[in-house]
Amino acid sequence: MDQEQAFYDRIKSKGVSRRDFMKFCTALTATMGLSSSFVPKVAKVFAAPAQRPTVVWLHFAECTGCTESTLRSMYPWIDELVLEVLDIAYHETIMAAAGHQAEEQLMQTVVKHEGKFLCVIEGSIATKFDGGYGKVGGRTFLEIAQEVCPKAAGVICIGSCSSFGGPQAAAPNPGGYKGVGDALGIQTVRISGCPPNPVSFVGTVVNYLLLGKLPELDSLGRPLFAYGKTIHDQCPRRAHFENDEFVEEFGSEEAALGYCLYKVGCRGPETYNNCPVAKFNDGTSWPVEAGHPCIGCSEPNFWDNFTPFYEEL
Ligand code: FSX
Ligand code: SF4
Ligand code: F3S
Repeated sequence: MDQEQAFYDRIKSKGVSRRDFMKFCTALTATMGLSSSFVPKVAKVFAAPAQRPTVVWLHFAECTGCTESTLRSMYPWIDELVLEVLDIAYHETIMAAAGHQAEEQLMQTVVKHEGKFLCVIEGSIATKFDGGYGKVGGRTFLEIAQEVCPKAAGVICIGSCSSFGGPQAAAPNPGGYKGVGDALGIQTVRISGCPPNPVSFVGTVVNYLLLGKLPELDSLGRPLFAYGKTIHDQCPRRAHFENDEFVEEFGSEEAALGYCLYKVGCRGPETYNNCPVAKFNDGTSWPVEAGHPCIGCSEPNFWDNFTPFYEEL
């Protein structure tokens, strides 16, 4: 049976129709900023992958919300797609190996696929006290990252923690937490957000597989297709902002009318992300649609720069 047909049979057995899958590919292609003529090519990346890059997925200081949002909630089957196109050799949340066996697997993968594997990282790295604030298997995050990252073909930081430090790096930051790029002095792709939208990660990987390169980045290392515009510029409440129609109190009549959340602390004007378009949970909603101000979770140092969250800046 040909590879593509076998793929469609496999997803069908999991309750996913070809139509659902094509709908996903159409949405993903649009999110990536590609024309609709790319939809069949994007579908092929999943259905008949020419290559399955080996991935080492590391977890440092974080809440695992990034893995949860990527592998679980958006489409119940997105994990299948991610696992179809990526050969994930090490991932603490989903792998069967444990303890020393897992650590051995990590080192063997890094040596065997040196210069070819992709390293995906969640979580920030403690840099003070020789990295003593965070360890896995007796080794510091810093040691592990210093050993693994230089051997990777590319480092993709998923989430604001690995990208910019995240909540762990908030003042007073006794452990000296930093994002991976800053802790190691290296260039990384930054899929920021706490958590980021899964399509931003999947789109980055598909871009790599389809076009043979990582997507174009902004000056902070974020893929432009997902972080090229502010929340404010894509927000469906924008007309209310322009008309001076603001929510001043949660639970008020203005809140029920869906007025602009700027005066209750919305950081949409300063925040670059695709939430209004990509939304979360299979396109169900996103913070502002649900009546909550954007807290700027995809921006560097959002915790220090944007608190107190519910006050106008
Ligand atoms: Fe950070 Fe991700 Fe926020 Fe959590 O792994 S970006 S704390 S959603 O989980 O790193
Ligand atoms: Fe801008 Fe926020 Fe108002 Fe939307 S709710 S228009 S993002 S300030
Ligand atoms: Fe984060 Fe704002 Fe989107 S808080 S999830 S960037 S709406």
